[in-house]
Amino acid sequence: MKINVFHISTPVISEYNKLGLDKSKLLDMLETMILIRTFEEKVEELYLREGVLMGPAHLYFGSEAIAAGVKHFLRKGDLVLSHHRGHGHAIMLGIELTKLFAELLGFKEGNLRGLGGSMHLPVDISKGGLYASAIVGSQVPIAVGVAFYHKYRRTGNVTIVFFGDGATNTGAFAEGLVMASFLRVPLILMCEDNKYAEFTRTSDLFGDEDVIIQRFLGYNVPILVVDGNDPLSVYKGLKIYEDELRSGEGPLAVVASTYRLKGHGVYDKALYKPLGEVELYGKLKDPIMMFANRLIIEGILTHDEFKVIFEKAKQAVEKAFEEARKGSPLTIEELYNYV
Ligand SMILES: Cc1ncc(C[n+]2csc(CCOP(=O)(O)OP(=O)(O)O)c2C)c(N)n1
Ligand SMILES: [Mg+2]
Repeated sequence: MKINVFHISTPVISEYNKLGLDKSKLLDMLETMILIRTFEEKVEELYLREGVLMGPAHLYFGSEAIAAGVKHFLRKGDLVLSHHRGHGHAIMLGIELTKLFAELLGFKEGNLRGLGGSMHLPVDISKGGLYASAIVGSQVPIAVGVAFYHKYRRTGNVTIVFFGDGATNTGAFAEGLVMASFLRVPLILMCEDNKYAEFTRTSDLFGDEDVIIQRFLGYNVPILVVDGNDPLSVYKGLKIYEDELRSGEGPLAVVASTYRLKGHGVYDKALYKPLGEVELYGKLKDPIMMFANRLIIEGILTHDEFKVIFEKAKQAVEKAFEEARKGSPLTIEELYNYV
């Protein structure tokens, strides 16, 4: 069996055209990342400072580049399956911010009528968000069935399933991979390797940073290793395989190396992380700052425009929250409609 591991570098300017990237797409990638971060800053504040939100919330802080890169690859009809850390995927899909806040508040105006909450936020079939599960790894075999639909019907669409580095420890992941490979379905297995699974540093389990890549070996699938802190590396990797996937062939495994800047959930201060690690990733390797710097150096963005993007995101988030808080939960009688 051939072992196909490909490391995807970030494209240089001269490649942009070939990859279908123009100024508006590059700026949209940055705007998407900033909108995700700003939305989650508000979510964190509502949980921790104001006590308005309750229950679990697993923040996407640090992994925004993955959603921004995938967003520009997806086409109408493609389907997304997500996991418990899916706020960034919800914004990637373009679900309205007001609906997302209403969902977090448990209000009927939410995209799942307030019945799903944070761990099911990226679900809105009209936008391609099919499913999200908090049972780690369980979405992988389900995604194989969804991708098989695309193959069987020859739709030209792809399915993408997001999961974490920790999910590669599950039996569901391994079973899903066996079936995906056997059926050759157009499925992108997107592993968001944020280096932690709850309170455990994944590499500490095995003393090896590359353990996640090794998890995909032996299934006869191509493995792309992309920089999950760079939307262009993510996008480029997917584009290279686009024709194959859209002709109904696959699957494709992607290991997107990134970093979980926050604790596991909003409640977790992550005091178990090595000293200086968060500072390194948060200050020197922050995906938003790195991508913005790059666009500034390449003459695509100015400092002032960068500030305006932040201000606009803040306004959009505040406006959406103010609108959402006017909503209300389903009544007890209405709840029975969904049992
Ligand atoms: C089958 C299963 N086992 C354990 C848990 C508890 N749990 C919730 S999130 C999580 C860690 C998952 O880590 P990873 O897959 O890396 O995703 P991340 O939280 O880092 O995004 C665990 C163990 C669960 N929800 N489901
Ligand atoms: Mg993880």
